[in-house]
Amino acid sequence: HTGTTRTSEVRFPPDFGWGMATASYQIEGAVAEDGRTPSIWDTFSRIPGAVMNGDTGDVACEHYHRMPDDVALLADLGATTYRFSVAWPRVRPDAGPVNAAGLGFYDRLVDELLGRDIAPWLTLYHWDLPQVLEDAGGWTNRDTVDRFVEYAISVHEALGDRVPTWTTLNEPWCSAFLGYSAGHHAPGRQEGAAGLVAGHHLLLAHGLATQELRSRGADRLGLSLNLTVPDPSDPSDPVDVDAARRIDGLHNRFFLDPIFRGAYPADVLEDTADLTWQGSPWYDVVGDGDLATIATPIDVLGVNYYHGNEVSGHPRTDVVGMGADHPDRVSLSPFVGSEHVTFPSRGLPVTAMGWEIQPDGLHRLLRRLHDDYPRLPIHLTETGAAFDDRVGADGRVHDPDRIAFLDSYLRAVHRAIEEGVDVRGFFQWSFCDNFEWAFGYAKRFGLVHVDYATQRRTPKSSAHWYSELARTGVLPATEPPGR
Ligand code: PNW
Repeated sequence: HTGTTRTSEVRFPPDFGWGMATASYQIEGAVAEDGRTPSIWDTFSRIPGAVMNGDTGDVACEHYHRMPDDVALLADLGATTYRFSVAWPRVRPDAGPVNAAGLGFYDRLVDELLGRDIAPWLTLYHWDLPQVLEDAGGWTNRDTVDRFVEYAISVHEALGDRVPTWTTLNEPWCSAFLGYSAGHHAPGRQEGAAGLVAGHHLLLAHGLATQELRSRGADRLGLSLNLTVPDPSDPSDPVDVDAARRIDGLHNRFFLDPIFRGAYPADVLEDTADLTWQGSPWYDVVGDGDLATIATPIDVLGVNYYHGNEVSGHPRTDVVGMGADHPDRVSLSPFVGSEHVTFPSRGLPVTAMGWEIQPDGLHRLLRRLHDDYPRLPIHLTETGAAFDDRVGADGRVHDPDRIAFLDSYLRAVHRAIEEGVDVRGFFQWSFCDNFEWAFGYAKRFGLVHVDYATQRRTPKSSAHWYSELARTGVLPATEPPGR
């Protein structure tokens, strides 16, 4: 164990959900089978320099063909719940009529999970927008909202009887701002205010789909937001404090406030007032009644958290990765209207993504949600870490850094629970190594190692550790090294 402090044993509530998460484009492969047509990630990954090493999701983990074995492995590892996403271009190729063959895959997956007592947790949109919709403007086109709702209904008609939890979107911040402002994710557009417009349409799609699925009997609905914890470099410097407020506004409150308070934050509207879309203020895309739709009540908030950041309003060179930086492509700032903001290093240890390891940020985030927003059940729908994992001479993968990471983040969750925050479960990102978006196969987040040449799966030592945790609900006491 690589922790540096002595910790005591902690026990999670007996009904706490222990899960692992994946997403369709990142693991399935089989991109042209059974009627699937291209998504924006199939297109984007073919742009030279867009994805590290020219990687694509064409084959990925071949999960589409190995699904029953993968579910058996999930069960062996003790998962009590599994978070996966459905590929829109399989279910409605080219956003057209329902494709029974594509839907059939998810039908079998759900049955396979239920047969092994693993509760399915379904995400409708984890970034694989049908390319034909992008050709018509993608998430900047309001018509995409209605197409999403049609798609959501068709998935619910097929699986609504067996899937207890439905989340509409995964991380709309990434879809909107990395996709349409920074250009670091598909569709790779670098159009400033387009991120705000896309963000609004994503939220509207969430609200409308929530209403539709609710009226069809879905009883646990929500979405997953990736939230951050911005700390001003110098809390006594108004420039740094303002920078931290801006990042909190664009990253957190731009999504939380419409959903839970029915309004965009006034300061964000002020910061972005000069940004135009098709010749008008961007805010003109917000129609009458949109905010009420977005504020449709949900039952569970999915929180994805990897790290917070120190934030400065001054030019700095000692910066850490916010995720949106790899050597092959120039990515713009996703923080439209606040492009001057920098993210200085605090000197904390980092993962292979360059992301700071900061468990106390997770504790503070959970407390903040509890204090500032309606207290609905929270589920950690992602946390995890990439490290440079290798199969050793003994055929095993030793990843003590990942165990220490998960131990520390889970202690932060446990502390929040003890303080009264209603956290119901945890999904480790990710079940297996997979296509890590702009980083391709270069970054490994899995509990299970994947050898892409042979598709061999090798549970890492963290997988065995996690499976013991899922069985007992107890994080054992740890000692610093050398004792
Ligand atoms: C999330 N950033 O992605 C996603 O939900 C997962 O699909 C992904 O594999 C995981 O986190 C690890 O990255 C993100 O650039 C990708 O800030 C990039 C960023 C944030 C989240």
